[in-house]
Amino acid sequence: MSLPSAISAAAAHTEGLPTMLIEEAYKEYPKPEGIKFTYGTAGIRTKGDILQSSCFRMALISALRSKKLGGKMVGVMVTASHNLEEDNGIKAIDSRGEMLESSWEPYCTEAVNANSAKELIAVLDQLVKTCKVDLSVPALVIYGHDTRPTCPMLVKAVVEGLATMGATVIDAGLKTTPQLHYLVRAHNTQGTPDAYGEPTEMGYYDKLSKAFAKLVAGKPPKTTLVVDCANGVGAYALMQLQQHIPESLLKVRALRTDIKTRGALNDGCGADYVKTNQRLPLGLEKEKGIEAGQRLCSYDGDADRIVYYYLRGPPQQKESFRLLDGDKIASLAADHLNDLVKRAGVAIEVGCVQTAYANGSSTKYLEQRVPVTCTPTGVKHLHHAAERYDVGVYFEANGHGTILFSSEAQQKIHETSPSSPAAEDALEQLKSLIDLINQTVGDALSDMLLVEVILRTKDWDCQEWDSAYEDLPNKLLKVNVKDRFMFVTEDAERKLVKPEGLQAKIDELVAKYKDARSFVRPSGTEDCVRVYAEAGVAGELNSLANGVAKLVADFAA
Ligand code: 16G
Ligand code: MG
Repeated sequence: MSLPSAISAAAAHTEGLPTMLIEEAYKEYPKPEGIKFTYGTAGIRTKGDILQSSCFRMALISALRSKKLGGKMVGVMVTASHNLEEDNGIKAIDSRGEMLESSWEPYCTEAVNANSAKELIAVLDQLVKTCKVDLSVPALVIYGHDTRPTCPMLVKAVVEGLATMGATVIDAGLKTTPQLHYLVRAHNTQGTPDAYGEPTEMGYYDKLSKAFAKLVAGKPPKTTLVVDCANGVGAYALMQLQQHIPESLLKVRALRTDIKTRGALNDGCGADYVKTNQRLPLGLEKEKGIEAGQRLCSYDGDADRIVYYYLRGPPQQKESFRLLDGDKIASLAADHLNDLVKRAGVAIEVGCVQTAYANGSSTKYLEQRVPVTCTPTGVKHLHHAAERYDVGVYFEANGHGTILFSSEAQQKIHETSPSSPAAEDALEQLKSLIDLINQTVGDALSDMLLVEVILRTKDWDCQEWDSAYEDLPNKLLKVNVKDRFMFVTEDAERKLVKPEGLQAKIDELVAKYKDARSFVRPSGTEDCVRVYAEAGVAGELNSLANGVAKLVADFAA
């Protein structure tokens, strides 16, 4: 293309963007000075009171994303998940209900860091050109939020951004993150052979509860499940779910349901607190009815993660606590699905995806049963790797995960004629599991029902589930460094390539311990480097973890 025509082509695109409206609206949303935002693994996340400009700009990009996808619905979720209440965040949801296509992430980062309306328009224009966005296509965007006090103000910025782009909008209101993912997928598949469910919140509860009722028919609950809702949106969603599932099928006691008290969200409770500290939510040991054998679980602040746990002895004793984390859920689910697939006689393969944080014992357990892949941290990596299996079970140790059934696998499950009553039963269970599992993203409510179904089918309590394998003692440490970006990894984050020489030192240290493993990676959500260590001998763990942390600190100095 000759230069003048290239310039006029660019001008034509810029004309297509509502530049005057963007300039006008921009005045209310200048970027706070001295801050660099990054669109990372979980969108943008920082203090809630400085996020308005990012929310406005993410809304502009979402409208473009919808146009790019032929006017299909996309989503915007305002949440900071397990972070404390003063934080907030925003993430974009693609039209199949998955995370935003990663090639768009750098545009998000550039747009939210633009220092003037002109710069912002230039970024958007570049995006329109490079990604060939047809601006004449109408945009459709749904938005939702969690319970944080900064949400109304941030949602307002989203709404203004969408209005600036002339997008059609749907206000989903208070939702869990996985509910918003569900709504996007359900809306876009409505009336097609892939129809995912009715695209309403009620449709979501209806789909889950019907599948659950089928799967636990004739197997009434033997115990009450105590749920720590992290004082977040999960409390609201669980209450709604309970309206759809009678107590004769599921006995739940919801705790930490206070979504009104300031500062309560994720404070001393929730999946992240329980997993990181390997203990009960703060003060739970004093609650009536919390005793040995009790089945417990915790959601995180936007209810896309869940971990289970139980007590082997008195609640006041630290040693009584036993964690059943994402790895244990993955093992339970992969094992069960593998059995069902074999019994059903369907020619499909179950596989499992983990990250380097998966406990070595869980990997060993799983590898004896199904193929296992390791990916870098972050849901999008696991999700994509899981898509390569017929039935892909993926879980991060922190409790985020789900199970994906490929279209071919679903078709085979629906078309296979059973060769025996046992095969027929297995096929029926698989069909209902496809409906029970939220395949768009990890979902605390759906995963909770899945665990309940499997435990009930096997007639297991937590202790029987726990006995599959014994976790290797493990520890996670944070090291604050000047520049975390000097740490570069490869091999699914299991090895450092930079700074040079550090990996060799770590290997040398690890070799001194029995059945030990350790790796170092820069965090994607906080300004620090994380050290993970695992040792065969519990007494040696601290020395290994601290030793690796010291090496990191020395190299970063
Ligand atoms: C984000 C990721 C989560 C990951 C965590 C790691 C999503 C939706 N969430 O919360 O999967 O485990 O980051 O945090 O992808 P880190 O990089 O700070 O260790
Ligand atoms: Mg979360």
